[in-house]
Amino acid sequence: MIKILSIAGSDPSSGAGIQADLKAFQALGAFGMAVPAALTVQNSRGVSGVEPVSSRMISKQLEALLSDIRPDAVKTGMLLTKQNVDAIARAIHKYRIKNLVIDPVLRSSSGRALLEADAVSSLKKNLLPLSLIVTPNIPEAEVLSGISIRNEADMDFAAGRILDMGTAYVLIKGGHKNGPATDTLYGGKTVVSLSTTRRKGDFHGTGCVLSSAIAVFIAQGLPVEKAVEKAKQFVDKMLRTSIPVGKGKTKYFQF
Ligand code: PXL
Repeated sequence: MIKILSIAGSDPSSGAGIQADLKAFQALGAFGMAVPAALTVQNSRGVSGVEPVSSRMISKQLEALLSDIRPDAVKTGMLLTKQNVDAIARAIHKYRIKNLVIDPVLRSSSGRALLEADAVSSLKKNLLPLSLIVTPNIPEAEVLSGISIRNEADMDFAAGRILDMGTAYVLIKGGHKNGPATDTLYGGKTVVSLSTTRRKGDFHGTGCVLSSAIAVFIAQGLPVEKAVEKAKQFVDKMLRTSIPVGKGKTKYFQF
């Protein structure tokens, strides 16, 4: 049985964060585990509060877990503070985790910061070099690379900067642009564009579920290109069957 660990924020409405990650792991037949790095106050209308779990508690949880169970892949999501990023990087390094998928969550759809400003440089310097793949959307790729992305050439340039930080692959998600939902995977000598039909509406937890599915497929031994392609198909299936669960506009995945 493949075992996957999510280190991310908690979303009590359970469309995003560790709860969504665990649902995705379950739906894909993996054994899911989760270390919460932050808590959010959240419903279908948005995020109204955030609070970190202490880096000390995160370190203790990771030590207890990783000294006992070896995950086949680890994904990170909302980490909130610099201390948390550093604590997680130390544990990933100590336990020589190879299949690390980083979803560099910076903001909620409703605009709240889910990674503090001083944590961005730690993410770039200490965590990104340990990863196999990082999955920014365009605004996140802009912050990580320091390049404003207006066209494909800008995107290629930004991806090069992010690869230079030491990750093996970067998937830049074009889901927030118009046209088809085209994501571009850079890494090694390859650039691959992957498109799925753009689905109408606001959705919750799309990025969390995509990175979780990538982690599962990589842990199954698929090459990164194939893992990303299958993860995108999985998210598209979830988008098609998503449901409204609260009074807000965003729709949730029902696995
Ligand atoms: O989708 C980004 C995200 C990740 N993790 C948590 C979140 C959100 C968005 O709100 O709440 C916990």
